[in-house]
Amino acid sequence: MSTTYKVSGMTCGGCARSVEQAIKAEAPSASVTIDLGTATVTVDGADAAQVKKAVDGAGFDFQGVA
Ligand SMILES: [Cu+2]
Repeated sequence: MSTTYKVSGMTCGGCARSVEQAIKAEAPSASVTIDLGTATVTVDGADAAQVKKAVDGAGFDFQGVA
């Protein structure tokens, strides 16, 4: 089951890649879809705590479930 989270601070494909890699470092089998237009990250295979840790650790701002 996938969950969509609000993440602020992502401005380009490089940011999106950083967030994706950070989430996959926490949960290697996770599937990650990032939409810069809506500032959301949709994740399947990781829990909210893992996503928050990854996003915050990568220097972006995790804002909870979208
Ligand atoms: Cu960027």
